[in-house]
This record gives sequence, structure tokens and C-alpha cells, in this order.
Amino acid sequence: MRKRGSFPQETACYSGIGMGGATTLLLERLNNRSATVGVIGLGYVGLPLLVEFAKAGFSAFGFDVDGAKVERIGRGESDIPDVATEELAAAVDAGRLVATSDFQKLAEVDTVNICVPTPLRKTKDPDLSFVAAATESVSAHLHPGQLIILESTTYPGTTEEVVQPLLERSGLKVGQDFFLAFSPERVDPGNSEWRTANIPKVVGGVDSASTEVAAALYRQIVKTVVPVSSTRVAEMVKLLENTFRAVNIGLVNELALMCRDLEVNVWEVIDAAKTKPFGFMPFYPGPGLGGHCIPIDPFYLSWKARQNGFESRFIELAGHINGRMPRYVLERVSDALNTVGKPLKGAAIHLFGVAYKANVGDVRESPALDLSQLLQERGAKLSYSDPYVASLELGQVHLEAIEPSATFDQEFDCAVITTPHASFDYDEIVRRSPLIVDTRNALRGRTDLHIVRL
Ligand code: SAJ
Repeated sequence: MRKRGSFPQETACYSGIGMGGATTLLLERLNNRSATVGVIGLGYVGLPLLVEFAKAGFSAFGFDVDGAKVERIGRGESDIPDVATEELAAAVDAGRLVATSDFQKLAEVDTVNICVPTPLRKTKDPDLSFVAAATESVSAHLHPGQLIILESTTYPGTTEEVVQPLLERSGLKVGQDFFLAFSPERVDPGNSEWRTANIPKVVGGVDSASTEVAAALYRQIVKTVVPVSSTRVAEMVKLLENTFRAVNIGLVNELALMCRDLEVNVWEVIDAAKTKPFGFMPFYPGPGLGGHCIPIDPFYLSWKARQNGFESRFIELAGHINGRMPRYVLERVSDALNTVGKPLKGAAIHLFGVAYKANVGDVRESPALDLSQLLQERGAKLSYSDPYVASLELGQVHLEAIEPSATFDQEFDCAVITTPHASFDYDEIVRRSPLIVDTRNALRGRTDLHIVRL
């Protein structure tokens, strides 16, 4: 009878067979899916990954420090919108997926994917405390033949300079006793087209055997695996991807400021430029840069570059421009109110959308929060609608979302479209708002005089 919270098969014994033997044995267990896999961190990256492993037939242990989350997952309840509860429940009921906060069970797994947050400290320095804590748990139960893969977005060198030494405190040595690799997570929350199983997976090991076994693990669940020559290359790939976005968003935000002075419609310019069938990719101005990736990841890269005496000016400049956009939107709101003879102080401002991007409920680093803070500081009275965000804490102020049906029961002087959720009724917003500052071109094509665009 299987003990609750464990799997029937015995943990493989990799001792005394050398790295070549361990590679062969692990490859066999991965390819015939008899391996037991582990994922640490059951958030928007780790939980989809865990479910994919279970669906592929592996026995899959999910590890998380959040006991309530572990309990929910153990009941087959998903708290991640991209993971269908039915799928999770099926994996749990089939005895293929076990969630636990008992990190001792790491001794029972052949592979471990570390999918924990890598935020920035207030000083804009990398915060690797979650990675270190997870790695220390792995190190305490590390056994010969285990494959450890870091997925958390981080600067080039983290795997070899931070993770490897912590793992080798166990007395085991990478390349001799265990495998170690890095593979950037590329999950795009809310994207129904690109999901864990069909997003190409880049992977780089500390040595070729680590790359080989890590690629073999991912090939069981991902359509396209892209092996690269080292962990540093794999770490840098993700930072290039997201720095590319941050810098290009900074470029179009600066263009928006230029176009205003030149009296050119920046949205029309971008729409026309994107007709170029090659060599161009559209980005759009907005109220600022939100989310837990794009505003954060580039500063992991610039921090590391600075450690090597290199000043990454593009990243810093983009951060400055993107960081100034909430203040620019404030100026546009103030100017718009002036055109109708109203001061910002005491004006009632209603925000449409506070999440960091359309059709999600995540407010982390959302520019709408910065804008709200600025508006409050100038004495504006704030309200908001957002179908995904029920309430907001703005400093000492608690705001509840106004139901869409009740939005126009209240009087307000100016609406600001901060997040262009698809579910908003834009015809009604245009019809019933006295003044609108549209920061996302959500009202594209409308020429009503009471609409002001970035
Ligand atoms: N933004 C603009 N203008 C743009 C694009 C985005 O102002 O042209 C703003 C958004 O409103 C948001 C922020 O930038 O506030 C970030 O937007 P994002 O579209 O980059 O979305 P994220 O933060 O969810 O980024 C994720 C990233 N995925 C991973 O890191 C695995 C990113 O690499 C993806 O490209 C992005 O999703 C995506 O394409 O949706």
C-alpha cells in the first residue's frame, strides 16, 4: 500500500557506478519515465511544469514552503489560472503528483527543477535569497546521480558561482557525483497559444553530461529543446530576451514624448511602421513598465555587468525613461483637466484597469499604482474599475474596484485608460466619460474631442 505522499518505486542507486554509469542510468530512467522528478516553487512557472511531468507519466513531487498552497494542490485545486484544476486533479488522483512541504523527500527524486522568485531589492540589486534557500534544501538531501536545474531568471554566473558551491557543501562534486544545469523559464501568464509544452526550452549544463541529461528530461515534455554550451549562455539568453523588450519599450516611450512636441500621432506612426515585413517589430508606448519580469530582469544583467566594471547604459536609460512614464501621464491628465478649466487638486479621476497588462490580474510593478500614488499626492480623488483586481492598497488608502455596471453612477472629471482589458465597454466609456486620457490607444480610430492620447 503506497504511503500517502510517496511513490511506489524505489529511488535508483547511482553510487559506485561513476558519472558515465550515472548518465546512462539517469537517461534510461528519463526516457522510460521511471524517474521521480521534483519541482521546487509551485507558482506560475513550477506548477505548470510539475503537471506536464505528471501528464508525461513521471512520479512528480512538488515542493513549496507555502503549506496552504500544498494543501490546495494536494486536493487537486489549482491556484494558477494557466493550470486547469481538472488537469491537476487528474494527476493527483492518478497518484502521479504529490505536493509537499517536506523537503526531506528531495532525497527520493532523480531530478530537481528550482522555480523560485528572483526579485530585486529596493537598491535594485538582485535578491537571490529564495534561490539560496531552495538550493540549501536540495544540498541537504543531495545524492549521487541527481540532476539539479535552476529555472529562475538570473544573471550569468549564478548557477556556477552561487548554486554550485551551495550544492557542493554536501561533499558531492558536480561533474563527478551530480549534474547541474540552467534553463530559463519562458512562461507567459495568460498566453493560451504559447504554453509550457510548446515554448522552446533553452538549456545549458556545467558540463556536457549535465546538458545531455537536462535536455533529455525536457524532451519528455517539451516539443523543442535548445541545448547551449554552458549555464552562462542559458542565463544570458533570458536576460537578452527581456532586456530587448525593456529597451524597445523605452525607445517607443521616448518617441511618444517626441511625437507630442512634434504634434505627430505616435500610434499612427507605429501602425504604419509595422507594415514593414522585415527588420521591424512593433512596441507601444504606455503608462510605464509593469510585471515581475521586464522591469526586473534587465537590472540583474546591469548589476552583473557593473561588478565587472561595465556600465550598461541602454538598460539604465530605458529604466529611466520607462520609470518616468507615470509622471508623464500625470502631466497629460493635468493638462487635459486644464482644457476644461479644472485643477488636478480635488478632481475625481477614474482609472480603467490597474493590472500591469491587459487581461491579467497581476498588479506587481504596475504603472497604474505609480500613477495612482502621484495623483493622490496632488489631491485628486481616485476610483478604479478592473475586473481582475477586486481591491488595491495604495499606501494608507484602501480602494475597492467599482463594478463596471456602477462605474457611471458616480461623477468623475476624467477617466484614464491605464490597462486595456478586453472586457471593458469602450463605447460606453467614450459616451459617458466627460474627459478621457487613453494611455494605451484602446480607443484607436476614435476622434472625439474629449479623448486625449499619449
Ligand atoms: N508594455 C508596453 N509596451 C509594449 C509591450 C509591453 O508598455 O509594447 C508594457 C506592458 O504593459 C507591461 C510591461 O511592459 O506593463 C511588460 O509587458 P510584457 O508584454 O513584456 O509582458 P510580461 O511582463 O508578462 O512579459 C512576459 C515575458 N515572459 C517571460 O519572461 C517568460 C516576456 O519575455 C514575454 O515576451 C511577454 O511575457 C509576452 O510576450 O507576453
